[in-house]
Amino acid sequence: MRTYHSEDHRLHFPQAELAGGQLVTPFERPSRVEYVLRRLRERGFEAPADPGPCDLDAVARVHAPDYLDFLERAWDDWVADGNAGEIIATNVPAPGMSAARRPEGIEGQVGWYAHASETAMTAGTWAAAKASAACAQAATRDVMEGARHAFALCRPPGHHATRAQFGGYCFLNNAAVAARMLRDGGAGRVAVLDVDFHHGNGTQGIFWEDGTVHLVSIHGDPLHAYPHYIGYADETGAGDGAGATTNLPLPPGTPYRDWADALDRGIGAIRDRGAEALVVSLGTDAYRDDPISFFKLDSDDFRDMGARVAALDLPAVVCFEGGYAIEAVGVNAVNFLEGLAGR
Ligand code: OKP
Ligand code: ZN
Repeated sequence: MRTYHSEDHRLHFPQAELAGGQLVTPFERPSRVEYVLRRLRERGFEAPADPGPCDLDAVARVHAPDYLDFLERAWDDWVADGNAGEIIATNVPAPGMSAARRPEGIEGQVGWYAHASETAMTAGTWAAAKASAACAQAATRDVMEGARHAFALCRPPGHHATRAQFGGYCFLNNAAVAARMLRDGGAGRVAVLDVDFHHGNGTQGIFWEDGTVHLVSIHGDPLHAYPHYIGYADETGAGDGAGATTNLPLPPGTPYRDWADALDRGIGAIRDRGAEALVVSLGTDAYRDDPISFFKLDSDDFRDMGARVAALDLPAVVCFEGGYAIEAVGVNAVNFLEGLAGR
C-alpha cells in the first residue's frame, strides 16, 4: 500500500484553539503526523511519497469558488485589516439573521465562511490545506490506476469542511475530493465510510443530494458530541440522494462490541447500494483515551475494523482525519491499515 505525505502540513499550526473557555494548544497539531510516520516506518510500510501539487480543479468540484477564493486571501485581508492575532470567527450568521448579503469586511466574511470558532487560520493554513488535499488526490490516482488501497496522511483533516465553510479543524474536504475524483474517473457508485469519532457533516452536505456517493458515518451522538446540530439517524439524504446517507450515532461509553455492530450495519448498507470504490475517513478518535471523544475502542480494535472493511472487497482510498491521543494515533491508524491490507 502506497502512502502519501507532505511536510507542508507544518505550515498550519495555530497557537490557539478556543476550548472550554480557554485558549489552548490545538488538539489538532503537527506532532500527530509524526507518530503516524514513525509507526508506518516501524511496520515496514514503504516510505511515504510526496503528493506533488494540489489539483485545484478537482478541489473546485466539491467546494464553492468564492470559498476557495476566501481561503486563499483570508490571511492577507485579515492582516491588512489591522488584526494582530490569528483568524478566529467571532460572529456568525445565526438563524434569525437575514444573512442576505455576504459582508465586504474580512471579519464578517470569516464568520460567513465558518461553522465553528474553535478552528483558527494562520498565514500557512491555505498552503497546508492544499498539501493535505494533494495527498488525497495522489492516493486516489493510485487507486484509479489499479492499486487496491492507498493511504493519504492528510493534515489538516477534511471531513467537517462543507462546500463553503471551514470548521472542526477542517478546510478542504479531502475525502469528498477523493470520492468526486473516483466518480469523475468512471466509478458509477462510490461509498465514503467515515469512522472518525465525529460526524462527517461536511461530506454529508456535499453529497446530500447525490445518490451516487453513499456516506456512512459512525460517530458520537450529536446530542452529546460535536458537531452537535447534525448527524442524526433520520438524516438520510434528499432528492436524488434520498437514502444515500447512513448515519449511525452511538452514545457515550460505546465499547467496540457495539461500535462493530454499527460498522457491520454500515458495511451492509454499502453492499446494498453497490459501491464500486470506497473512501475511508480514518479518524482514530474513537480510541478509549482520546481527550475529546467518548468511545472505548482499544488499539487492537482498529486492526479488526480494517479487516471488516477489507471484507467489502473494494478498492479503497484511506484519508487520515482526527485522533488526538497523540502517541496512540500512529498505532491505531497503522493497525487499521494492516487490518485492511490483511497483514
Ligand atoms: C475534528 B475531527 C473540544 C471540542 C472539539 C471540535 C472537534 C473537531 C474534531 N473541547 N470540537 O473530526 O477529529
Ligand atoms: Zn474526529
